[in-house]
Amino acid sequence: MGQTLTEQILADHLVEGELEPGEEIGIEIDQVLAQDTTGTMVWLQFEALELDEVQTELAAQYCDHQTYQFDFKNTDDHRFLRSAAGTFGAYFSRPGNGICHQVHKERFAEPGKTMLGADSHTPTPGGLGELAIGAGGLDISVAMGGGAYYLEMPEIVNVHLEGELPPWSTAKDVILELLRRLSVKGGVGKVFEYTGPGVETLTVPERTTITNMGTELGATTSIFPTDDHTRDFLRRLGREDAYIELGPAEDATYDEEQVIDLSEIEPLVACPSMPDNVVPVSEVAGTEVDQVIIGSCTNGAYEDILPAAKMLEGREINKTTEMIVAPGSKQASEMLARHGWTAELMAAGVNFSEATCGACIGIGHVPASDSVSVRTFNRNFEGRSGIEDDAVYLSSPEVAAAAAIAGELVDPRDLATDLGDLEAPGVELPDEYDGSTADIIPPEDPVDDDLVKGPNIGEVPLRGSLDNDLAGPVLLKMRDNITTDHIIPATSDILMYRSNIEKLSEFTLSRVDETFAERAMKSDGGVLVAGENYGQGSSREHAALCPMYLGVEAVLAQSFARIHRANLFNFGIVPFAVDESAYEAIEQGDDIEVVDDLADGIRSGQREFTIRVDDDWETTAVLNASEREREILAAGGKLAHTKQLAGDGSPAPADD
Ligand code: MIC
Ligand code: SF4
Repeated sequence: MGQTLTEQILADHLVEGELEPGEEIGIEIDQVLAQDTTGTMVWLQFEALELDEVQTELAAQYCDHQTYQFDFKNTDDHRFLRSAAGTFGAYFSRPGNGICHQVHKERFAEPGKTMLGADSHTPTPGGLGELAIGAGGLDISVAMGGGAYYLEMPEIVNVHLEGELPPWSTAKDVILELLRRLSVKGGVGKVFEYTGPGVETLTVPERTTITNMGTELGATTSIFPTDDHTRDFLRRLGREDAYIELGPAEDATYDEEQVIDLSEIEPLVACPSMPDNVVPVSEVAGTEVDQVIIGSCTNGAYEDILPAAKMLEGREINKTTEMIVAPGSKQASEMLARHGWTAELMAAGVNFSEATCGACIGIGHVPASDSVSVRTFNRNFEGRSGIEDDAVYLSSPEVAAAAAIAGELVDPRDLATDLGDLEAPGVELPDEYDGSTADIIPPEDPVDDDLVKGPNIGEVPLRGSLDNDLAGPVLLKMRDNITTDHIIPATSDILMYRSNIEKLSEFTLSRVDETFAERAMKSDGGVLVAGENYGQGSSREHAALCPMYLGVEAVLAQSFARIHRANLFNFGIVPFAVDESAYEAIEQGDDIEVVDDLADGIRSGQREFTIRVDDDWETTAVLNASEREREILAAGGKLAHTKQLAGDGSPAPADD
């Protein structure tokens, strides 16, 4: 039987295990990326592992989240990152050069390669046939040191595309349609592989919008085959040499299938405050809109901004609506300026931001209280825009521009009928992506060759190995779908402490309960309880690192998001699965005790552990873990485990 594209790339990179769903596999990583809020820990951990040189084909360090440098701490992080890239051998993309996924797509993404990135939207280059996976920073450090990356062999979903998108419907609507069908947890443990005749109707930037936002399904990654569009896109980027033809075997079989007839896709929006809260825009038409933002790693490319610019050419935005364009890369900004579109947008009343994540995580352009913001981003988790009780809708650039013109949500097809002279802009690629490379510092020509650590760069905290006793209070009981934005928010006041765990920990779970960090610090250990899909969203390992720092020893949840689950193992926190009845019965404040010998049980492969609650009743908690994950947990985390394994400080090599 022939292989799917995902299986082919995995097989080419396999160093351990078998490609059977649910089995743990180890793969070799060709490329890695880190950004400025995960990268500091990546390099500090690289240093703590006593590694001295990047071993992957390519490593790239971006500065995109804290680009505004509103505090010296952000700038200190950037200095440190530049020095780490120079010292250890990575490309350095300067602050303002753009969002990691957009710049990586432009400069480095290659079909058939594997990539691991310290950011959850790493799967973006899946749109040009790269198998790219988001992970916690420590996994990146190890992979960059030449270690294999381990994951559970995912199930592979065939997303069979038929037909062609009608005018005003976009790639964003395709991924919103999948989110409407499958929900934010529908993709956990799965890779979404796109096939069918509809594929060739989509350009590469459209494909990367889909693969980028596949993350919101909880997916391991998403991938498209390569074809003439891929070759053509690489040619326009000046990198045609990177092209290889890739696709599934004709008789490849999949674990699941979703059929999407592109011709039936209509303009959609995700309503506040979950990316899967999707409806046709016509259902919420008439909702007044105070702010519109076009940008982010999902829809911040040149060819995402161009449709909005064409729609706004010769018009003005509504007087009660503010509109901001935040290009995904400086190359996109530069090209919009060179081709005259910046002036058109400005004349229409649009403000321009530098190329940054910014507003996507509540840094700049925070919406007014009790207002509606329409954004072309990928996440609208409650409070993420920088204000509690926000109302953020996610849409395509076309729907966003239509809202800016009308001052309210409107189906762009209806707006076109009303205005009479509004054409569907379609997708247009530039002949050549010819922006300057001034902001990329290559590893062979570094600026620094020694680490520069300002006062904000802290130490990597470690915990000791697990022992047999685990007992403590339930410090917090939480609902379903708790995001990493709840656990460690990424707003400006907090983001600057990503390299300073002692300080950052003070904000742990503050979105759920402001007293949490103080209570956890005072308590001698304790556990967290949560519903389904705990830790969805970002790859930030700080969402495990800070609870570990505060003494949290276990999380009892109905289910976990993929990257966060891995991060819990990496920092020695036991991720116990409990069933719904146990979840309902356990209360905040209850005393929990693991009756069995914890460390011995973990080491010996025990799956079920008896949990005694309030010295009164008992339930079962399940530890689903591979042998390797058990060793990591028992050692007290991946840093300690990796050092133990190598003896000499370096991670076990990928070709072991
Ligand atoms: C996000 O979109 O949530 C972030 C901010 O890019 C995170 C990374 C981080 O928290 O630093 C992600 O997606 O992993
Ligand atoms: Fe940046 Fe937002 Fe993309 Fe995360 S989702 S990388 S914050 S633009």
